[in-house]
Amino acid sequence: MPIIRAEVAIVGDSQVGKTSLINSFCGDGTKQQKQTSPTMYPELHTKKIKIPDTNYQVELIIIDTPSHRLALPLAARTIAESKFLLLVINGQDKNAQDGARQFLSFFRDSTTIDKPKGVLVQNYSFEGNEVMNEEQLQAFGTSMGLVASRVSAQNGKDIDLPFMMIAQAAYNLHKKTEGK
Ligand SMILES: Nc1nc2c(ncn2[C@@H]2O[C@H](COP(=O)(O)OP(=O)(O)OP(=O)(O)O)[C@@H](O)[C@H]2O)c(=O)[nH]1
Ligand SMILES: [Mg+2]
Repeated sequence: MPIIRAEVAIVGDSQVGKTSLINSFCGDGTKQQKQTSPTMYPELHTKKIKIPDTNYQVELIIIDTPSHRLALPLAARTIAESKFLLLVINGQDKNAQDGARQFLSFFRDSTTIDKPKGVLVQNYSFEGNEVMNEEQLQAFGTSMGLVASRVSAQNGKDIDLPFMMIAQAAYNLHKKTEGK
């Protein structure tokens, strides 16, 4: 079975749930929330995903990044080779758009990719008090060149979806560039 490797950086403001999402996705499948502490150093996680209706697997190399200002230079170097982006926001934070724009710039500067491919992930969804409705979220994602998806790390809802979207994008890119 052919394996495509894809590096994806997960970035966003502090405490939006980046580490929680990775724990839920890469964990033992129970979707049980573990206690998290603020991420101090970049951490790598890997997980293989089968692409439906093909014999391909994508191995995602997921880089969890610290959001603390002092750790950003190290984070920037660690994600420099990443091709894909998961940009996480807290759907209940009215300042989430500002944070998202800052971290999109951070990814672009770190990778020198002008138009990054990736997913805007609204965490803290399905818990009430969402600042943007579905339409506004999609429009905001589109304004940054990203597709948007809603997840809740708290209850494990839909957390696989953004990772599946990245795996599919990596497969599509591979097929497009194959043989070139
Ligand atoms: N209610 C709720 N709490 C969440 C959700 N996701 C994460 N949390 C909680 O928010 C806190 C921060 O989560 P982390 O996953 O550590 O956030 P982070 O983005 O990795 O934070 P930094 O590493 O400091 O940048 C933890 O106490 C989580 O349990 C969610 O969807 N809903
Ligand atoms: Mg973290």
